[in-house]
Amino acid sequence: KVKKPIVVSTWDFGIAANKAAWEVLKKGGRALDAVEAGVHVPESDPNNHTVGFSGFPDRDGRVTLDACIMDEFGNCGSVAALEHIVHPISVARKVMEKTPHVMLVGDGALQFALENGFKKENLLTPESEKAWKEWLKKAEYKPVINIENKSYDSKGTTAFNPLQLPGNVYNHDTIGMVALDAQGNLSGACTTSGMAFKLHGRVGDSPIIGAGLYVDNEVGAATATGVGEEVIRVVGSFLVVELMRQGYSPEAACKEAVMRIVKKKPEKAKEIQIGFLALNKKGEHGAFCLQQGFSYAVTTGETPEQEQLIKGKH
Ligand code: SD4
Repeated sequence: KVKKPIVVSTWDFGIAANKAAWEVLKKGGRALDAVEAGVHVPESDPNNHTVGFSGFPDRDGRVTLDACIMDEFGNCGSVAALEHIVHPISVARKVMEKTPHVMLVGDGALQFALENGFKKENLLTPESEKAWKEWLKKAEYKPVINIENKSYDSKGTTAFNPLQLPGNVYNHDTIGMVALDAQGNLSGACTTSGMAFKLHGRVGDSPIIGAGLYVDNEVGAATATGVGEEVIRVVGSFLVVELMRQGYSPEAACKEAVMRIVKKKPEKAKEIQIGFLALNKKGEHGAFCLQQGFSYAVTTGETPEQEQLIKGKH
């Protein structure tokens, strides 16, 4: 029996995002609308310093956002290195629905957003600016494993003060969300401010269709979190979906994708976190991560699984 509707998303803060997605799914709404509404939650959360508004800036002090979205028909849209817009996922959706293109970047993405009624805002909050200035003192670039979940309490509520972190700690964090709606259709969304204090112009896996997110309505959907460069190298989310097509369970597919990264870069793999999360057409979900500490949130209409935070195996 197909378990639907169902929505899954990365990290503890996925719980709050799933709630918003569930409001759409429980009324029989489309998975695409659900994932867009869901990821809006961390995008506008002033206490979340790694997605959308109040995201940590790049090393020049600019907040640049990456996001993509994909629906059950294989339509997709993406923005990368977008500045000044609180909800990049909705700009990505507009790119998908209103243009003949898949991806817009930088100034072009901003121009398109403004032409489509999005408001230009300052995304750099005083808190994020202070953390950046603190970082500048040493200016070392070294992502810390699982910094995402150190920012949240067990309920997924934001409880993070970047200024309590030592000056050379980097925060990276992405919400990837995939959902199966009551009609049995899949969609997904992925949005992030990317690696904190990255080089200006750096784009991660999150807005790259196939890397940070992939949806194939015949098979399933997958999303990635962690160090994007390594995910891009193996076209991670596409790989997970193709493995599910070959009969792998969601968890086994995620594990195989992680192992590809380990095989390619064994030394690097010791120092970084990568997590994949997958959902198949039957509503089965699973995840696998390189290091302990990755979690994902599941919301379904069925008890006892109504709302659950699952530790990713590693
Ligand atoms: C990136 N994959 O920009 C993102 C960061 C991330 O958990 O997911 N952090 O590389």
